This record gives sequence, C-alpha cells and structure tokens, in this order.
Amino acid sequence: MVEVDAVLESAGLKNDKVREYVRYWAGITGPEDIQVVSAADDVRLIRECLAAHEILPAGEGRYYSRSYHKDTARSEERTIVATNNPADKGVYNNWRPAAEMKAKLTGLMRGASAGKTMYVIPYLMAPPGSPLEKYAAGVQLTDNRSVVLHMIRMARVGVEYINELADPGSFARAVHVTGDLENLGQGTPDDKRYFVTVADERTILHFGSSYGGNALLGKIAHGLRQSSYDGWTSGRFLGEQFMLLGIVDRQTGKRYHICGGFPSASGKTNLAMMLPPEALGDRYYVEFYGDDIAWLWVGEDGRLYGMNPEFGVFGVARDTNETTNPTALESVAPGTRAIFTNVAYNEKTHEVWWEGRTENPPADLDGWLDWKGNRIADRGPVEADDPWAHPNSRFTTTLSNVPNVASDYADPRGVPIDAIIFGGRTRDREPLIRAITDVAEGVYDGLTLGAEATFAAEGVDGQLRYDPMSMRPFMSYPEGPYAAHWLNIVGQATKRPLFAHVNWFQRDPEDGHFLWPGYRENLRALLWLMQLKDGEVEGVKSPAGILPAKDELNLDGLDIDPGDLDKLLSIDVARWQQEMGFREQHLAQFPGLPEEIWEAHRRVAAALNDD
Ligand code: GTP
Ligand code: SPV
Ligand code: MN
Repeated sequence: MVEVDAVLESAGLKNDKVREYVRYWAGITGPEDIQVVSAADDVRLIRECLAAHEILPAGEGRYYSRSYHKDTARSEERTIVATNNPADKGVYNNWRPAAEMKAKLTGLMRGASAGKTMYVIPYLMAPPGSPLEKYAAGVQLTDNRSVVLHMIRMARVGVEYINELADPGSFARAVHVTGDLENLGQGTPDDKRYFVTVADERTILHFGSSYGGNALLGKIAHGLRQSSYDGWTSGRFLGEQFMLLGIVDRQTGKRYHICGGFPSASGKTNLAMMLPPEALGDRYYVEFYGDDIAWLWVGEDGRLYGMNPEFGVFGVARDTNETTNPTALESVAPGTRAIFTNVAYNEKTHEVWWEGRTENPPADLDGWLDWKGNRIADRGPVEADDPWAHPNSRFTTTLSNVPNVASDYADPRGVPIDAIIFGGRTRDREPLIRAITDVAEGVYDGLTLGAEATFAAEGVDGQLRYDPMSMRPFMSYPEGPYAAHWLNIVGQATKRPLFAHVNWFQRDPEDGHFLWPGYRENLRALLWLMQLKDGEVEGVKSPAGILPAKDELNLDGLDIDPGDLDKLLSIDVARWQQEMGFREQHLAQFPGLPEEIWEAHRRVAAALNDD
C-alpha cells in the first residue's frame, strides 16, 4: 500500500478533507500507486498513454482512443440517484436508498484498482470566481489514465481549485473505478455496472465503464445530476443540459444570449458552434459559450444569468463536416490536442473518419480499421455495410479551441439570458419556431419536450419520448418540485427571458426530406426571436405560441420551397389536439406539479379547441 499522505504532500495538496477522502477510498479500491494531477501534466500523461498504446497518434497534436466495444454510451438503466430521503424518488431519477447503494458500490470497488494507479483529479465546474463556485469544486478519483486526459480537457483541473475552499469539505466526491470491462455482463440480467450519484451526500460512485458521461464525472454526474440537486436544495440555481450561445449584430452593436435544451444527440453542439449563413455573415456573428451544460441563476440586477461550467466539448462526430459544422472541424484541427474516440482510424496514415465526414468513405482501404479495431479490407459480406465509426463516437477538445468561442466565455459573472429555447426531433406538428411569452407556459413547454421514439417498438405512433427540459437522463429529484423550482428561479427575475420551441427536423410525409435545411440556417429562426423580443416584429398568434409571419423571417440567400415554408410556419391543429392527450398522461405522472403548469396546459388546450 502506498504512503498516501506523502504523495499528497509532495503534490502540494493541502486540503485535509480531500486527503481524508483520498485515504478512505484508496483503502477500499487498493491501488498500487497514487498520483495527483494538474492540467500541466497533460504532456507527460499523453506521452505515457501513447507508450502504453492506450491512445494512438492521429496526426500532429491529435489522438485516438477506442473504448471497450460494449462500453460506448451512457447507460440509463444502470444510472441511479440515491439519497437518504425516499421522498426524493421521482419518475425518471431511478431513486434508491443511499445506504444500500453505498454498500453495493463499496463492495464492487473493493480491491478493484489493485495493481493500478489511482489518479486524483481536483477540478472546478465553473469559471473561477463564479457566484456558484461553491457548488463547483470536486475531486475525481479514477484508475484510468485516458479518463484523466479527457477530464483535463472537459474541466478545469489542478490542486489550486481545492486547496483554498472557504469550506474545505465542500467538494463533490467523485469516485470512478473502471472494473474488469470484459466481465461485467453489460446489457445482461447479470449487469455489474452501477453509476450512482448519492446526491444528498454530494458523492458520485461510478463502477464499470471508461466512456463519456459514465466516466468523466465532472461533466454530467456533477455538472448536471449533482448540480441540479444542489440548485434545488439551495434554492439558488438551475443546472440544465443546455447549450449557450451569443448573437452579435454588428450593424446595431446589440448582443443577445440564448440558452436551451435539446435531448441528447439533437443538435446542441451544432447550434452553439454555428456559423451564420453566407448571406448574413457580414452582419451577424454567433459566439460559442457552451454546448451541453448551463447553470442559471438570477443576478443582483434581477436578470437571469447563465454560464457553462465545462472547460471543453465532448461532441458527436457523426455528420460533422465542412458544410454542417466547419467550426467543429477547426476545433479538432492539428495541434489542438483533441482526442477522437470510437471513430474509424487509419493505422498507417493516422487519419480518422466517421460517417458523414465525407460523402463516401475513403476509397483506398489500406490501413483503415473500424471503431472496434477490425480491418475494413477484411470485412466479409455480413459486415460489409456496418458503420466504420460507432454512431456515438465523439471528439474531445477544449473550449479555447472553438474558433467562435466568446471572448467572455470564462467571465465568472456569466451572461444575461434573453431567451430559453427547447427543441426535439419531431417529424411533424412542431413548427420551425414558436415563441412563448408567459413563464408558466414556457416551463410547461419545457416539461412536455420530447423526441420521436426512434424504433417502432419503442413507442406508440405519433407519441413522443418525453424528455422534460432535455433532463430525463439527468433528473436528480422529483419532477413536480423540479417544475416548482423552475417557476421559482425564473419568477425571481424582474426581466423575464422569452421562451421558444424550435424544430429543425420536420419532414415531408411523402418523401421524408427535411423541410428545413437546418444547421447554419437555424440562425434565421433565432434572429426572428430576438426581433420579437425587441418589438421589431409581431409574429402571428397561434394556440401554441407566436409564429413568424412569412415575411418576417429573414430568408436572404436561402432557396426554400414555398410549400415547405408554409408547413414550417403553421400549426396542425388536429395533430396538436392528439398531442394534448398524450401530454396530459405524461404530466399526470408527476405528483406535486404546480397548478400554474396545469393551468398553462388547459390554456393551450382551450386555445386549440377555439381555433
Ligand atoms: P449530446 O452531446 O449527446 O448532448 O448531443 P447534442 O445535442 O449536442 O447534438 P449534436 O449537435 O452533436 O447533434 C447530433 C446529431 O444531429 C449530429 O449527427 C448532427 O449532425 C445532427 N444535427 C444537428 N443539428 C442539425 C440540424 O439542424 N438539422 C439536421 N438535419 N441535423 C442536425
Ligand atoms: C449526452 O449523452 O447527452 C452527452 C454525452 O452529452 S455524455 O457525456 O456521455 O453524457
Ligand atoms: Mn448531452
């Protein structure tokens, strides 16, 4: 057993509560060695990972990693929120008693890091100096070196973030043990993986994965589950799966900030990184703040503020290319130290590729391996059409690599929020954009956000998989109190943000084409929303909010079929009435839902019936 205190001392780790915590968990997991890491260790750790073939070179200053083939995404069934209070059980949080889960995880982790190094990663999920800093400090322990590389990119990492905490014990305790990935029974009745947030003890215990949100604990375990719980219990803030962007109008000098939630893999990264369409590029500029998490609070001036607690981007690779998202490609260009995970890799040229990177895969198969490491050239007829990259393959890069990152992205004061938008993948019913001016109706809209069930077996035709505020996989406390907390926080603001629902994914029922070109063109809908906010346009009232009048949407340089545009800017009342029935069942699951939310629901239903 290592001399824990000697190691922590020589690493300059001065917080006694952190030392106690490291000692406790090292006693359980039994590592051979302990190392405290700071961001400055990246160069050495990259070198070590390359030497051990844990990562591979992917061109100048870029790296490639592969996760175990049964460990490629978050697992919602294995994710649990535990507390000491049974009243914390909600519909989506998979609640279990804290004592039961701590005993379970301690058992699984006991001796599980034998022969390995335990890395101690002190981190901060906030720009230093943030008014929410006290909820942002954490210390992740992990026995996986490549997880450390990802954490250094995704969070601010270093002992300086935890040495001088006002309350030395106020860091989140985040323990990650990889486990024997080949023997965990992933997806079987004997599944041994557990991803637990013990929210009222601010302790995160994840066992059995080395991928993404399962393993980078600062990100969604702390940044979303723990933070939303902290925001609720403190009554001070909201922690949401939201992107955050700014729009600068060079002509008027105005700046706007918009945040919003779309369910996982529904376009947050792409929206926040967007370049304006060619024809609008001289006038407007989009600034990137964050693509996956925002914390929201009301500032002393009575405005709602938002900030991105992350330090990096863990973005979906699929369909990222020069047309859809040139900004993302630049963010992972040579020299950025980006890491690609589970894309296809050429072992001879060190190139990477994923579906949608180019129209067709590389013609010369020499050296190409698929995401599992199998040679593409050796594929038989059965595998011939399998994707080269995993559909959830991703790139990891720091915010500072994003070319349109806002100059004030690390300002601890955050930015004032002008609008909150929600959007899912819906092939019909949802127009391009509808604005909502009433706070309760906006919160109601977020609670009834959904995306289409992707396989027929997953749902009833026309029925959505509801994903309230895009937080379904990250919900840490019951939905009724969650809605009340939203009304409370936004209600405290004296200058209220506007709400809106957007949909980039409406399709033609006959041939299935997307009615809206999406990506960069999405700015047009947001510009209309800001004009509405400033009283420069009026829009058209509908039972479900205010829609753009056709001549209000700036379509300069966009060639769009007039029939498609008509559909994008109208409400299908019959489909909406059908949806209202599903919504009622959905909301009825949540005990304690505030009466204002039910009233908003009834108002929309009545307006549809009058229409
Ligand atoms: P998470 O990181 O999982 O939370 O996802 P995200 O919400 O950030 O989604 P992301 O922006 O990575 O997009 C997911 C997928 O949707 C990608 O394959 C995109 O190419 C595609 N996509 C994003 N925006 C649009 C759009 O406007 N139109 C269409 N048709 N596809 C889009
Ligand atoms: C998501 O699934 O919404 C993600 C990726 O952003 S992960 O960090 O793995 O949760
Ligand atoms: Mn996400």
